[in-house]
Amino acid sequence: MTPTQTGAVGAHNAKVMNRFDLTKRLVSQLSHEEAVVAGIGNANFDLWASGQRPQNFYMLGSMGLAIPIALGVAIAQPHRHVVALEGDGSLLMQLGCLATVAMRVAKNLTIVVWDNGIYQITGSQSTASATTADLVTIARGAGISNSAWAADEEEFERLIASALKDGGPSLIAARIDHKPPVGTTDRDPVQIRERFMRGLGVKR
Ligand SMILES: Cc1ncc(C[n+]2csc(CCOP(=O)(O)OP(=O)(O)O)c2C)c(N)n1
Repeated sequence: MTPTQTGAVGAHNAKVMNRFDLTKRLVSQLSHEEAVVAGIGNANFDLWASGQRPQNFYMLGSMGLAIPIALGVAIAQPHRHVVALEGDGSLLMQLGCLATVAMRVAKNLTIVVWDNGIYQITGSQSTASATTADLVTIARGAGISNSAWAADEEEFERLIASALKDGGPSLIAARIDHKPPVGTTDRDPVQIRERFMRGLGVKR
Protein backbone atom coordinates (compact mmCIF):
# COMPACT_ATOMS: atom_id res chain seq x y z
CA MET A 1 0.00 0.00 0.00
CA THR A 2 1.42 3.35 -0.93
CA PRO A 3 0.60 6.50 1.02
CA THR A 4 -1.50 7.82 -1.85
CA GLN A 5 -3.78 4.81 -1.60
CA THR A 6 -4.70 5.81 1.91
CA GLY A 7 -5.23 9.35 2.99
CA ALA A 8 -8.98 9.14 3.54
CA VAL A 9 -8.29 10.31 7.04
CA GLY A 10 -7.90 14.06 7.49
CA ALA A 11 -5.80 15.79 10.09
CA HIS A 12 -8.49 16.02 12.68
CA ASN A 13 -9.75 12.47 12.28
CA ALA A 14 -6.33 10.93 12.86
CA LYS A 15 -5.70 9.32 16.23
CA VAL A 16 -3.57 11.30 18.66
CA MET A 17 -0.48 9.14 19.22
CA ASN A 18 2.82 9.42 21.06
CA ARG A 19 6.05 10.60 19.44
CA PHE A 20 8.39 8.27 21.37
CA ASP A 21 6.21 5.24 20.70
CA LEU A 22 6.07 6.05 16.98
CA THR A 23 9.80 6.80 16.88
CA LYS A 24 10.52 3.33 18.28
CA ARG A 25 8.16 1.76 15.74
CA LEU A 26 9.97 3.60 12.96
CA VAL A 27 13.47 2.70 14.15
CA SER A 28 12.51 -0.97 14.48
CA GLN A 29 11.89 -1.03 10.71
CA LEU A 30 15.35 0.24 9.79
CA SER A 31 17.60 -2.57 8.58
CA HIS A 32 19.69 -1.03 5.79
CA GLU A 33 21.71 1.63 7.60
CA GLU A 34 19.13 4.25 6.67
CA ALA A 35 20.04 7.78 7.70
CA VAL A 36 17.65 9.50 10.11
CA VAL A 37 17.83 13.27 10.48
CA ALA A 38 15.84 14.65 13.39
CA GLY A 39 14.88 18.29 13.77
CA ILE A 40 15.49 20.55 16.73
CA GLY A 41 14.18 19.61 20.14
CA ASN A 42 11.65 16.95 20.86
CA ALA A 43 11.99 15.16 17.52
CA ASN A 44 15.65 14.51 18.16
CA PHE A 45 15.28 13.98 21.91
CA ASP A 46 12.96 11.05 21.28
CA LEU A 47 15.17 9.72 18.46
CA TRP A 48 18.14 9.84 20.87
CA ALA A 49 16.12 8.03 23.53
CA SER A 50 15.06 5.32 21.06
CA GLY A 51 18.71 4.20 20.79
CA GLN A 52 21.59 5.91 19.11
CA ARG A 53 22.70 4.78 15.68
CA PRO A 54 25.75 6.09 13.78
CA GLN A 55 23.41 6.98 10.92
CA ASN A 56 21.35 9.33 13.13
CA PHE A 57 21.84 13.09 12.95
CA TYR A 58 20.45 15.35 15.65
CA MET A 59 19.88 18.96 14.60
CA LEU A 60 20.55 21.44 17.38
CA GLY A 61 19.74 25.14 17.29
CA SER A 62 17.69 26.12 14.25
CA MET A 63 14.15 25.14 13.37
CA GLY A 64 13.17 23.76 9.98
CA LEU A 65 16.44 22.16 8.95
CA ALA A 66 15.77 18.42 9.28
CA ILE A 67 14.22 18.16 5.81
CA PRO A 68 16.81 20.33 4.00
CA ILE A 69 19.67 18.37 5.63
CA ALA A 70 17.98 15.05 4.86
CA LEU A 71 17.46 16.12 1.25
CA GLY A 72 21.15 16.90 0.95
CA VAL A 73 22.06 13.46 2.29
CA ALA A 74 19.53 11.80 -0.02
CA ILE A 75 21.01 13.55 -3.05
CA ALA A 76 24.60 12.79 -2.00
CA GLN A 77 23.88 9.11 -1.27
CA PRO A 78 21.08 8.02 -3.62
CA HIS A 79 21.40 4.36 -2.61
CA ARG A 80 20.74 5.09 1.06
CA HIS A 81 17.20 5.77 2.29
CA VAL A 82 16.95 8.92 4.39
CA VAL A 83 14.23 9.76 6.91
CA ALA A 84 13.61 13.29 8.19
CA LEU A 85 11.76 13.79 11.48
CA GLU A 86 10.37 17.28 11.99
CA GLY A 87 7.94 19.05 14.30
CA ASP A 88 4.93 20.88 12.87
CA GLY A 89 6.16 24.29 14.00
CA SER A 90 9.56 23.69 12.46
CA LEU A 91 8.06 22.53 9.17
CA LEU A 92 5.75 25.57 9.09
CA MET A 93 8.87 27.75 9.37
CA GLN A 94 10.43 26.11 6.32
CA LEU A 95 7.56 25.08 4.03
CA GLY A 96 9.54 25.88 0.89
CA CYS A 97 11.66 22.79 1.41
CA LEU A 98 8.67 20.61 0.48
CA ALA A 99 8.60 22.09 -3.01
CA THR A 100 12.34 21.50 -3.34
CA VAL A 101 12.00 17.88 -2.22
CA ALA A 102 9.27 17.32 -4.82
CA MET A 103 11.16 19.12 -7.58
CA ARG A 104 14.32 17.09 -6.93
CA VAL A 105 12.23 13.86 -6.99
CA ALA A 106 14.11 12.58 -3.95
CA LYS A 107 13.01 8.95 -4.29
CA ASN A 108 15.02 7.85 -1.25
CA LEU A 109 13.57 10.42 1.14
CA THR A 110 10.78 9.96 3.68
CA ILE A 111 9.54 12.88 5.77
CA VAL A 112 7.77 12.28 9.08
CA VAL A 113 6.00 15.23 10.67
CA TRP A 114 5.15 15.14 14.35
CA ASP A 115 2.07 17.38 14.61
CA ASN A 116 1.22 18.25 18.20
CA GLY A 117 -0.36 21.58 17.19
CA ILE A 118 2.03 23.51 19.43
CA TYR A 119 5.55 24.89 19.69
CA GLN A 120 5.94 22.61 22.68
CA ILE A 121 9.52 23.16 23.63
CA THR A 122 9.22 26.95 23.85
CA GLY A 123 6.03 27.15 25.90
CA SER A 124 3.31 25.33 23.95
CA GLN A 125 2.08 28.25 21.87
CA SER A 126 -0.41 27.10 19.18
CA THR A 127 0.77 26.40 15.64
CA ALA A 128 -1.40 26.97 12.57
CA SER A 129 -1.73 23.22 12.10
CA ALA A 130 -3.82 23.05 15.28
CA THR A 131 -6.63 24.88 13.50
CA THR A 132 -6.30 26.04 9.91
CA ALA A 133 -3.31 24.47 8.17
CA ASP A 134 -3.35 20.83 6.99
CA LEU A 135 0.27 19.78 6.51
CA VAL A 136 -0.58 16.82 4.27
CA THR A 137 -2.63 19.01 1.95
CA ILE A 138 0.23 21.53 1.89
CA ALA A 139 2.74 18.76 1.06
CA ARG A 140 0.56 17.44 -1.75
CA GLY A 141 0.21 20.95 -3.10
CA ALA A 142 3.99 21.30 -3.02
CA GLY A 143 4.21 18.22 -5.24
CA ILE A 144 4.75 15.39 -2.75
CA SER A 145 1.80 13.27 -3.84
CA ASN A 146 2.77 10.39 -1.53
CA SER A 147 1.62 12.32 1.55
CA ALA A 148 -0.78 10.97 4.15
CA TRP A 149 -2.00 11.27 7.69
CA ALA A 150 -1.40 8.12 9.75
CA ALA A 151 -4.82 7.17 11.09
CA ASP A 152 -3.33 5.12 13.95
CA GLU A 153 -0.16 3.28 14.99
CA GLU A 154 -0.77 0.34 12.65
CA GLU A 155 -1.24 2.60 9.67
CA PHE A 156 1.88 4.57 10.67
CA GLU A 157 3.86 1.33 10.53
CA ARG A 158 2.34 0.41 7.16
CA LEU A 159 3.08 3.84 5.73
CA ILE A 160 6.68 3.69 6.96
CA ALA A 161 7.19 0.21 5.51
CA SER A 162 5.76 1.34 2.20
CA ALA A 163 7.80 4.55 2.13
CA LEU A 164 11.05 2.67 2.86
CA LYS A 165 10.29 0.23 0.04
CA ASP A 166 8.55 2.27 -2.63
CA GLY A 167 9.81 5.23 -4.56
CA GLY A 168 9.52 8.47 -2.68
CA PRO A 169 9.53 11.19 -1.76
CA SER A 170 6.91 10.44 0.86
CA LEU A 171 5.50 12.45 3.74
CA ILE A 172 3.78 10.86 6.72
CA ALA A 173 2.08 13.11 9.24
CA ALA A 174 1.17 11.92 12.72
CA ARG A 175 -0.91 13.74 15.29
CA ILE A 176 0.84 13.41 18.61
CA ASP A 177 0.07 14.15 22.24
CA HIS A 178 1.68 16.75 24.49
CA LYS A 179 3.72 14.34 26.61
CA PRO A 180 7.32 15.50 27.14
CA PRO A 181 10.13 13.73 25.27
CA VAL A 182 11.69 10.70 26.94
CA GLY A 183 15.32 11.84 26.82
CA THR A 184 17.59 14.75 26.01
CA THR A 185 20.22 14.71 23.28
CA ASP A 186 23.81 15.32 24.40
CA ARG A 187 24.68 18.85 23.23
CA ASP A 188 27.92 18.04 21.46
CA PRO A 189 27.59 19.20 17.84
CA VAL A 190 31.10 18.17 16.81
CA GLN A 191 30.63 14.64 18.10
CA ILE A 192 27.18 14.43 16.46
CA ARG A 193 28.61 15.54 13.11
CA GLU A 194 31.69 13.30 13.26
CA ARG A 195 29.71 10.21 14.23
CA PHE A 196 27.18 10.86 11.46
CA MET A 197 29.93 11.28 8.85
CA ARG A 198 31.48 7.99 9.94
CA GLY A 199 28.02 6.39 9.98
CA LEU A 200 27.54 7.44 6.37
CA GLY A 201 30.98 6.14 5.44
CA VAL A 202 32.33 9.51 4.36
CA LYS A 203 34.91 9.77 7.14
CA ARG A 204 37.08 7.15 8.81
C1 LIG B 1 14.83 29.75 13.52
C2 LIG B 1 14.40 29.52 14.95
N1 LIG B 1 13.36 30.23 15.45
C3 LIG B 1 12.96 30.02 16.72
C4 LIG B 1 13.60 29.12 17.53
C5 LIG B 1 13.13 28.86 18.95
N2 LIG B 1 12.47 27.56 19.02
C6 LIG B 1 13.17 26.44 19.28
S1 LIG B 1 12.24 25.07 19.25
C7 LIG B 1 10.84 25.95 18.93
C8 LIG B 1 9.52 25.26 18.79
C9 LIG B 1 9.57 24.04 17.90
O1 LIG B 1 8.26 23.62 17.62
P1 LIG B 1 7.98 22.27 16.85
O2 LIG B 1 8.88 22.14 15.71
O3 LIG B 1 6.52 22.20 16.58
O4 LIG B 1 8.40 21.14 17.89
P2 LIG B 1 7.84 20.82 19.35
O5 LIG B 1 8.56 21.75 20.29
O6 LIG B 1 6.36 21.04 19.36
O7 LIG B 1 8.21 19.40 19.57
C10 LIG B 1 11.13 27.32 18.84
C11 LIG B 1 10.13 28.40 18.59
C12 LIG B 1 14.69 28.41 16.94
N3 LIG B 1 15.39 27.52 17.63
N4 LIG B 1 15.05 28.61 15.66
